[in-house]
Amino acid sequence: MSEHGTNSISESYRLAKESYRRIGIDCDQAIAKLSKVSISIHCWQGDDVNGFENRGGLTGGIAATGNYPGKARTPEELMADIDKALSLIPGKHRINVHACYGIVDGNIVERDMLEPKHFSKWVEFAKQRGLGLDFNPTFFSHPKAASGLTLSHPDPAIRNFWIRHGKACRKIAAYFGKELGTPSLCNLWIPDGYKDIPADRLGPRLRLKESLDEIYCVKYDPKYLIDCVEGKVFGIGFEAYTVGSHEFYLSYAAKNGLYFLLDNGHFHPTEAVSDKIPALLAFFDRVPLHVTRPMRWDSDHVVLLDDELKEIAKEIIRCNALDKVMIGLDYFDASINRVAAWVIGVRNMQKALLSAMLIPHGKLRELQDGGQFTELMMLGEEIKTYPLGAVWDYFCEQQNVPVKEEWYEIIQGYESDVQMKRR
Ligand code: RNT
Ligand code: ZN
Repeated sequence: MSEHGTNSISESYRLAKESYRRIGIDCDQAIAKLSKVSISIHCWQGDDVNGFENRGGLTGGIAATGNYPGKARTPEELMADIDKALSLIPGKHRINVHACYGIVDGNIVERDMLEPKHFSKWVEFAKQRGLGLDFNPTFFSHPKAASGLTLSHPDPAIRNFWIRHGKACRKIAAYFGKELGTPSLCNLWIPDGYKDIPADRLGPRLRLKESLDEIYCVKYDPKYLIDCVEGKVFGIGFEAYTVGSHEFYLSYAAKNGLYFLLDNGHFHPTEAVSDKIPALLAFFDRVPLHVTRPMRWDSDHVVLLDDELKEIAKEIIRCNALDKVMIGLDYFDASINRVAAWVIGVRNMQKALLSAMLIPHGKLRELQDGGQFTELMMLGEEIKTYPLGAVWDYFCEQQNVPVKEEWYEIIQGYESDVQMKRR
């Protein structure tokens, strides 16, 4: 029994349910719906985007900062940490794997030679737990990406290496989809860009376009594989120019039957990604997301229950797009307990979705369409202090995961018994 008391949780839920009922919201329905939402949990929070190749530092204009002890060093440790996180998160989810997390048992396998068999342990892991798997080619932290250019490199030998990598990764993702009976999202992001004002902005983009044409010319059954491309405004060391910009990839995706992934850390700091979701939903039947928290730049801080997260969740729910928006997380904080970072981020994403499910969107829409903006503002603001927490606590209890801050004790135990012994 929760130390918060099962009785008080049920009683608070009963009262909350009554408040929400009065504005036309059915809490039982909301939590039933929430229990079916799968979030793609990024494996790379567990080890600061290190992977298992032991090539040295993270490159590509992204950075994990901090040196909190206890990070996972092996596939076994990473999987154990994921298990610990999953035990503290309600619902059934997906794991998002990067190509640099291949399990090659002491061999060195070049990225363009990766095969499904190098990921069979991930499939086994997912099967045993009833999870789906998503995938990403790794176009960074590699000597052939040291110049900062991959698929747009002027040297065809380097470009071709990365094209082969992209193709190999789609094959691996399709294998995930087939093995697990749920399509795998294969997301392509490259760091390519320039630190300073380029002399040619079109050339690299035309080379990237050609490389993508080669990568995507192989067709797979969408039952197994969903392809998407992730744009960006800038990276560290690539401040002046990003080859794979948003306009470039959005156009490429629209013209080639792929999807465009929105990472909410990849825009100018005052741009809201929530607003882009319904814009894309008008044209695409799927909108993949990387949910993160940018602080002044694409800093990939742990996802908090902040206004933009709630706004993103609102768009997903009020557009009735839970089956279209593919929610994935993408952050990496090395300054706090990494397992706790997962738990906090995923639980916050779920809380944001629940909060959006407890809003009378139909009523608010009517007020907007009827031009009743005073009542619209009033109701929108009053809803903000409705008892979301009581519904969330009841949901956690129903799902047999710790209620409120109770999960942290389990992290503390895991930290001292397991993570701190990894030194
Ligand atoms: C980088 C992109 C990309 C990466 C991961 C590790 O800016 O957001 O998605 O974070 O592939
Ligand atoms: Zn991302």
